[in-house]
Amino acid sequence: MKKALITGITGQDGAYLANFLLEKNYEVVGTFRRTSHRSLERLEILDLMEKVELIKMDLTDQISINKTIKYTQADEVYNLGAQSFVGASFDQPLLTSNVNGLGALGIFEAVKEFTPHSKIYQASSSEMFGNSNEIKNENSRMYPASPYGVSKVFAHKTAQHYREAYDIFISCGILFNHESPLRGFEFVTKKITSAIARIKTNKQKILYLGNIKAKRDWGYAVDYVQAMWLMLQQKNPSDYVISTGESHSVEDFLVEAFDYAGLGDWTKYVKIDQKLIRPQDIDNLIGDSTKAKKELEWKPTVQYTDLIRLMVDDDLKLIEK
Ligand code: NDP
Ligand code: GDR
Repeated sequence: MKKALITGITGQDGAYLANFLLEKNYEVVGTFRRTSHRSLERLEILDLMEKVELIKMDLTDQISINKTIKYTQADEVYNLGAQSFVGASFDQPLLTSNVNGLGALGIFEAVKEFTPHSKIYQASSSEMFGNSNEIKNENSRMYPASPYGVSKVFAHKTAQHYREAYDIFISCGILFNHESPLRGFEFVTKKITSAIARIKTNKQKILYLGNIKAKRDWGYAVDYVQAMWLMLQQKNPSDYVISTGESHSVEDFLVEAFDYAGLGDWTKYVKIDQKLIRPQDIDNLIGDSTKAKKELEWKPTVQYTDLIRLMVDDDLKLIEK
């Protein structure tokens, strides 16, 4: 039985990845942070609480990282833990760098010291690319437009360095936006679909948004965690772009989602709040996942319209409950 360690198991991807690995008969250990409130909701929704082992660890605490890596002796380490909200990274740049940048370095260093046989997956991001008109692949220029993006570039480059200098198996998944019913409520897709459910049931009147002209390449999180696992099953470590190859604006998303929910014209419900406009934003992100298709035989199964529908349906069901 293979053993996997997932940092950030309580997040969207962590919960889906744990579920995926359990189905593959892995022993799954996950890390969580001590909080004054419960943060295990996603594990409960997927009915995983009795099936995974949970360890307290914080990516800003090297002692807890060392202990976790040494104790777990994992075959595969998935470093998903992060301050993952780009918007918040402008307000908390130091925290974001500590968790996403130095935290990743801490994981790589602990593996080098204690379990050099472990294969590592590093959660890199399309946010590393920043603004430019090209369709992005593994060799595209990195010119991040947020403290979050900068922190992910640091982790990505450090991963490549540890791979080359110490021969550690580290693969980086450069994942484009991926969404699901388990997506955090502050991210724009979930913010829209959860607001739709509240508007339909008269619990909310107005939805405040920021830059609705921004375009993103949105995929389905369940497809994307499979790609993470596939990267660690290859003979050699590498970097892979994971994306759908299509981008749509937030405005397009509004049209589609409000229409599908039967609310009609979205402009009746949406207002722009200047406070939600970021100091810098990325206009458009589209990924080219040809390498993943070829080497991992990976492809997305859920496209944009179906993704919106499944998220709207789930939020409507949730609010009825
Ligand atoms: P989430 O925000 O849903 O989950 C992040 C996880 O990291 C949570 O479990 C969170 O714990 C944990 N975490 C936060 N701070 C710390 C810390 N200081 N120490 C340890 N753990 C911490 O993110 P996603 O699941 O969406 O994303 C997973 C990874 O993939 C992240 O690294 C993200 O940056 C990256 N990524 C995500 C993309 C996406 O579109 N979803 C695209 C590209 C990359 P808690 O529950 O306590 O907050
Ligand atoms: P992103 O996702 O920043 O791409 O990062 P998010 O959903 O937060 O924003 C997407 C785009 O929508 C615009 N936008 C708004 N965003 C939010 N959150 N709230 C709003 O009200 C709003 N109005 C407009 C944003 O400005 C942006 O242009 C996600 C995260 O999961 C990262 O961790 C990951 O690395 C990248 O995707 C790839």
